[in-house]
Amino acid sequence: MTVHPSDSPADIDVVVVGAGFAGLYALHRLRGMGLSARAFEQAEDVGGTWYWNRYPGARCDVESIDYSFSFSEELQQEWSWTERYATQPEILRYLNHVADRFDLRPAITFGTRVVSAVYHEPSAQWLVETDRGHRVTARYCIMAVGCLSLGRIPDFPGLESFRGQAYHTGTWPRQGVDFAGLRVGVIGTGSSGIQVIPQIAQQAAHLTVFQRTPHYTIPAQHHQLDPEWLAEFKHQYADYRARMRVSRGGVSRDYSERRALDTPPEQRRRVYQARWNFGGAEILGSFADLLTDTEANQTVAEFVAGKIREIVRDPDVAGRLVPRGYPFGAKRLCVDTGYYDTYNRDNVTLVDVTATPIEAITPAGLRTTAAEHELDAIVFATGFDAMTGALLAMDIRGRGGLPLRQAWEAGPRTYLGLSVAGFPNLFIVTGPGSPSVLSNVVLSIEQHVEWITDFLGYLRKHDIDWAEPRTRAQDSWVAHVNDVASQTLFPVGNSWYLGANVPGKPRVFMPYIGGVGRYRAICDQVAAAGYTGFDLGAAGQDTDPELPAVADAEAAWG
Ligand code: N01
Repeated sequence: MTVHPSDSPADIDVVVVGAGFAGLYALHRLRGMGLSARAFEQAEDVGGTWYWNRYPGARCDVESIDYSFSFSEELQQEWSWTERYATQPEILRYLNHVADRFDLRPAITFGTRVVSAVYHEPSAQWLVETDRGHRVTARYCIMAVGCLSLGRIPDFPGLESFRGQAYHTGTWPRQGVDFAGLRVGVIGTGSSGIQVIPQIAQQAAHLTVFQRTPHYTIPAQHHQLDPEWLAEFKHQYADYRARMRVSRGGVSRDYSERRALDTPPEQRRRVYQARWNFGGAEILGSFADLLTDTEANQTVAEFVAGKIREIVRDPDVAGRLVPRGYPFGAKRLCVDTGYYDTYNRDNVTLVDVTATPIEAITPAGLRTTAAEHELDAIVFATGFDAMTGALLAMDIRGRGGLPLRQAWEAGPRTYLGLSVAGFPNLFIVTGPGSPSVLSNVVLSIEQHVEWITDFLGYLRKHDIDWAEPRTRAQDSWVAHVNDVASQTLFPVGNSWYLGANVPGKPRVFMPYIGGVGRYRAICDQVAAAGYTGFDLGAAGQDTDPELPAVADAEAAWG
């Protein structure tokens, strides 16, 4: 265990881990408050998830005018998105622009991974160490590591023996990959697989898709943005953002209050058709009961199954692509460009690896229980150790040396999704227990960064050295998160929202599904009441007994 250097003043005020959307905005805010901050970033440049996920076809499934910073009116006026759903290169250009425009690069140490963060109680400081030998003490740690940043390749027997090229979508080579003339296999049909498959199909000699669970996907109905339309739209950008902040998902999506089951079948179908034509995840807002009532859910599931059967010419292939066994939307709804059409190509084969599981990766390709597949390249679109993976990859230790891995042994527990009992002065941006992945994450990042930095301002103003959520407040918040989730169909899907994709990971529904607007109101109420639910204290001292009661915090969501 690391020995803390001394009780001398911290080297800096704040260490930020990560330089994606969250880390960049945190640095900007901290500097504006006159705090000294340093970010450590594993990649060689800014971008976070958009730095790493460079696979062909990568683009955001939230519209570009929504999926961008709102904190600076000048920034949102001067930047012009060119497409309805931005591509990965365009988003990366945007983040580079943000880093340069706000002069953030000097505060970032690139190519450097934080390996540990250890809290030192007597000084109320964190000691942060990196794989390149940095040892930095800071009053606060802001974990801006992203929800989907630790990729995972399943532990297939024979993985190392493969003689061809192997890639994971989440760590795609910067120089790109030329699949021309190759026999390629893609394992995985989540959002990444669904985006990369149509692209590789156009290049490869042959593409074999190994699908375990068919995912629901809706065509993006993607298009270029008309510059004149965009210029006009920007006049009301501030109002538009204000509406997003109080919405359910942090996007401008229109959620109907009508129930599917109260709507005549023909009218229901017209609603689904209109939203299908509009494109993207909009279809989820067709009716209010789609994600709470199994029967209502089946109506949209059947509509989409009908579409798959219309598009895919081979009825047997279409049948294998139709999702079953989980509600529509309970696994992340994918948004695609030409996905189902891809299966009409002569050079594409779909293999159902639920019926015939993958037995091993072999030197020449891959073996299922039914056949050998010779492959020149394998693309693992097999997802991430979501929401907790990147945090637990670091050795984070709180009071009494308690490892976060131990505190979260039975699944993540947080207060408001941004702080953890036993870990004073540590903040997580879009952590488990916050809307995070079930929202427009850029908007949620802004809300968290603003809330956290306001809190740091409050602590400084009141000369408070440390802040830590009370266990009871945390327990109460976790119960609320679970309670809200249990009123929906989400926990039924065997999804990464639950950690179900990682063998041995505790099954806990991680995001907060109560809505972005409601969540923001709760956080604001907690702050306005003097940060209820937190213990606050001076270095080397226990908590102040005069603090507001936890019950005051519970009132915010009770
Ligand atoms: O990962 P996933 P992803 N054998 O976990 C399969 C965001 N994102 O990278 O469903 C065979 O969704 C697995 O099968 P199953 C977005 O939030 C956004 O695609 O577990 N197959 C599944 O098909 C998204 O939800 C964008 O049965 C195996 C796939 O691999 C999240 O990232 C783009 C397997 C993994 O799907 C993650 O998406 C991309 C095995 N042993 C990503 N293990 C956009 O904004 C796993 N699989 C558009």
